[in-house]
Amino acid sequence: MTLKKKLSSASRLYLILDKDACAGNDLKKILIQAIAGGIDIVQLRDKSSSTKDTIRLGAKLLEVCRKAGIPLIINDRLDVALAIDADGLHVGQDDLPVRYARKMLGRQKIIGISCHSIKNVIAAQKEKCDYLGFGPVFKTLTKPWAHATGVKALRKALRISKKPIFAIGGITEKKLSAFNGCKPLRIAVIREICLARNPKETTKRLKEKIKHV
Ligand code: TZP
Ligand code: MG
Repeated sequence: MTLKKKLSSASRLYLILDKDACAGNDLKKILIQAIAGGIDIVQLRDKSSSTKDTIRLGAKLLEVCRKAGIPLIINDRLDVALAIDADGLHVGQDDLPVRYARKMLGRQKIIGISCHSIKNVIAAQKEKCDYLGFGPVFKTLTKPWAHATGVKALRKALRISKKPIFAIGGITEKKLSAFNGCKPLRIAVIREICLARNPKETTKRLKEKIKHV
């Protein structure tokens, strides 16, 4: 199965390895544990390192992901994604527009876009992106300034989107029950796995619980 097909059908749990939010924890170690726990897709989000260091880190993580058959997406940095031949790029509303990203990356790569409103979700349907991130659904310390969309807006987004949507923002194991009726539920997390005492077990439990929401 191609990585793109896998993304649209089976991917439910998305780990974002955020260099700054990980508080000095080793991203490669977290990744290896998350893979052992059954993570479906991974993103490197590095907003503070030099380009050279992000490339070095990305290449190291990509090697692990390739062996496991898991896609590695790069946040924001088209140059880094191209340099290491990552599996895709994730852009925000004010980043490189999807049409330019697609032009540079070609048809095979995965492109995701962050959406914060129903208006964003509607607009993303016409773009050549493969998935949407929607949120922050809950208030989160990772983006303390961002307004929370709430679960009701997520339900609406899921109803109108033909593309897979990953809910994001403040999602924890305990909060999963709030997603009742959000089908199919896909989630993306940073802190819940990156700061977990045991990233493997947390990943495993999240994966199992998502199925029963
Ligand atoms: N986009 C919307 S919320 C968010 C991003 C990148 C941060 C999610 O982090 P966490 O720690 O899972 O709340
Ligand atoms: Mg961005």
